[in-house]
Amino acid sequence: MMGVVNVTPDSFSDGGRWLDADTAVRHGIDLVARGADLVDVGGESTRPGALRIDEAEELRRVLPVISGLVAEGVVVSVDTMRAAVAAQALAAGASIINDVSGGRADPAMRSVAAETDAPIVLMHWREHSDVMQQHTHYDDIVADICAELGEQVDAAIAAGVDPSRIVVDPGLGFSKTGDQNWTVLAHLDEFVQMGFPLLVAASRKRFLGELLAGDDGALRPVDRRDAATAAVTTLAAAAGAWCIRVHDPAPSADAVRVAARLGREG
Ligand code: PMM
Repeated sequence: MMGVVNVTPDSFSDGGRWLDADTAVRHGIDLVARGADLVDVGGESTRPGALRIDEAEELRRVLPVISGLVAEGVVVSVDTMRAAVAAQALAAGASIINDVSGGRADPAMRSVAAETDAPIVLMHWREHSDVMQQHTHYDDIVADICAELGEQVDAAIAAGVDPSRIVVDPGLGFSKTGDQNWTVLAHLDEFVQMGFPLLVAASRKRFLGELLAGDDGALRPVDRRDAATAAVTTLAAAAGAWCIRVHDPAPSADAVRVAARLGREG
């Protein structure tokens, strides 16, 4: 279970809540107490339409939080598309790179992963957040994502990344419509069959808010999507996901135990 700390003013799920480093560190420690095995620290929002921030600002946001969490014994991943940020985060004690662009935004990311031997999450990604929802055409959504993600994996391995350190992620909500996210979730087994540990990150995403919309059409607010998130966690864990990335680990930790217990029945 990966808990999320977004040190951003504008993330859809928790933007603005953990901008102060001490508050963010305390929140990360709380996530561990609530069942997270590691904490994912990100400084750049990837919400649909988001514009990029510069590298210096991203470093300013994430480094003190990473150092603070590592000092408390927390295992940290860094959620970044920038090779330089990943390198400095690893130097500050982060153990895992979580690159939502899967090496596409900054090809130097592959070398950082190769040189440091850090595990890297490669997420399926087509375009930056400001335009990603203009790139949602697929001939066959599951086959196309597997093929594109496979290219990202091949590029990482060609750059020297040890295949045993690669984690794949279908990238729910990234260049995908609400309905397409459900198709992906219905076929997680096909992503597991790629042969790499699978990370699934549905937590509080818009497609859950759409599913749970009120009669007036208003989306279910972000802070009331955790029960649906936990339901997705059960399905993802049952499908063989290796890691679930969530904002509130407690309900999803229970969901993983439900899936594990059912799994023992064969
Ligand atoms: N989604 C967000 C951010 N980081 N990382 C991975 N590996 N997979 C995702 O789907 C993903 C991610 C979206 O934003 P949030 O941090 O506000 O949930």
